[in-house]
Amino acid sequence: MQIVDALIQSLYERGVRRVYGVPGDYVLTLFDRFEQSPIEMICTAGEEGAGFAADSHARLNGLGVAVVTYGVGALKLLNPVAGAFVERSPLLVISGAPGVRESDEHALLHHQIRASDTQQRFFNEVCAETACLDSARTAGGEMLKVLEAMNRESRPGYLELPRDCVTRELHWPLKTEPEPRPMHVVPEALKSYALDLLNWLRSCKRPLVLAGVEVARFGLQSTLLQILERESWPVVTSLSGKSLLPERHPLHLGVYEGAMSSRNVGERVESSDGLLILGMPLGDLDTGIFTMSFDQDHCINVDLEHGVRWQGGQEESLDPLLLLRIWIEESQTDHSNRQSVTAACLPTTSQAKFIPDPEQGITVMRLIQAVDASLLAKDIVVADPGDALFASADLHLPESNDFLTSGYWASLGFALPAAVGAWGARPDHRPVVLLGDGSFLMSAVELATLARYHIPALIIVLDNAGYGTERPMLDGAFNDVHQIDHVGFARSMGFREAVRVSTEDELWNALQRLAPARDSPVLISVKLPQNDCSDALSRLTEALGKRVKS
Ligand SMILES: Cc1ncc(C[n+]2csc(CCOP(=O)(O)OP(=O)(O)O)c2C)c(N)n1
Ligand SMILES: [Mg+2]
Repeated sequence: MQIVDALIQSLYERGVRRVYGVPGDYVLTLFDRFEQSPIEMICTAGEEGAGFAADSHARLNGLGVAVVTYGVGALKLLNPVAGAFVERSPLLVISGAPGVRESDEHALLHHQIRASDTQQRFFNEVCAETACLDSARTAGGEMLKVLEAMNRESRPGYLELPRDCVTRELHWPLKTEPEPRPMHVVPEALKSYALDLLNWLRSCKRPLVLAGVEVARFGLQSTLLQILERESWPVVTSLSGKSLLPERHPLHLGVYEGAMSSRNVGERVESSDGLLILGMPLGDLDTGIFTMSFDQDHCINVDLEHGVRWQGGQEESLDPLLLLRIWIEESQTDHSNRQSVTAACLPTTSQAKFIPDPEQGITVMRLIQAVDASLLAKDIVVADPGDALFASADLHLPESNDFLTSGYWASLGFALPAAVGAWGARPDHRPVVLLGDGSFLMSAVELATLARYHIPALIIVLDNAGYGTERPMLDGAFNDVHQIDHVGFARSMGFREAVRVSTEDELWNALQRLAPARDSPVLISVKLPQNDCSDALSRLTEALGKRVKS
């Protein structure tokens, strides 16, 4: 078995059927071998696109792969990989590199920066584990070490493959299948600590769970839902954890993001006498710039970094995985005959209706209402930072895991290529992309990838003539974005359907006309007033304004 065979086989055994990349001379053999394998290579327009596509694929399927050339290609991945690191997405980078022999013989090789390990050292900063497969003796073990660390930490990994090592023979057989996560016996002391927490929450009058992105990254959604239904606890999610549970479930109340939350959700969370914050790192964007307001004495906070923190103390060893495991096992020994609240026993929230006002110009709020009313069962919404993200909080996604965003790293240019990866991971779903005109200009080359692979995505551009989210902070000509013809641009990239709308009627007609299943992408460019913004953003501006004045 050659190094390349072991690599491809390891990926295939971990469920990878599509990878994303841009070739270069240091990685051509690898591309050729992928092309001959059962794993499909999706060639994106740029490496950043390959990175974001692999990131969204990883978020949906547990492992995503970007394959690039050395230096010029790999370094363009640092932004997506940094985002995947801080947002815990297992994105594997495979970078080609100069051959070991040519590096020994020549000092100056194109795309090289300083030493032959300089690039790997960059990636050390943003990966769970990195390795260079430069020896047949160590390559097998190194490869598995990286894949295992990625699985354990749900974070990116990096493999460098010098071009003269691709076909080197591994002389010892390699066990390439993934090891199952070890299920250690839980110590009695931790179990009783976790059950004390459960009993405390059960004793509260208004318990509520605020679930964050770690629940989705570690695949805890269905366990959490079973516990919520067993205990009849209502739930809200953070913005970056949006849609980790089905949003039309009777126990699901909405998205909580401090002062940016809708009034109902805000009041319900802030009046809870037993709030469980589960798997939610308290970053600025998820907390409405730190405007969350609740009594710490009525709150249990559990995340990967710190374990459990509450008024009763701290227990670092109880992370969300372990806590939910103990609580779910509790159901086998619980004889209290609790009444479960399943989706079947209460009415679920029905899909909103939208009645367009024919001559009326479009606002962000009305756009989101129209999109919400036209969402299909198998849609995955991908929102770019900017008001597209803040406004999306008000969408109601029917299935679990239907929402992707760069919610903490907040990199513009995520959404279009992430739609490529969403389709790669879930080919039976329709990616619905919401992005601003500024973000469109940064990433529009990836429209070519959507057209090339006939990806049935719906792209919605929120065109407010500039960097709208920045204007209230400090405005100037620097926040204007060069106005381009989105429709003409999309057509030149190979889109057969693209339309510009400026009234509610036109918007609604376009959404209805372009909804049926099709075999190619479509685009709607929506003209919005320059100073309009989502309800969430105006609530935040108001709250921060009050703070400044007080
Ligand atoms: C790669 C990157 N560059 C710059 C920024 C800073 N930034 C945050 S929001 C924003 C404006 C985005 O404009 P647009 O996409 O039109 O959305 P809008 O704010 O108008 O809703 C900018 C430039 C960023 N988040 N990411
Ligand atoms: Mg804009």
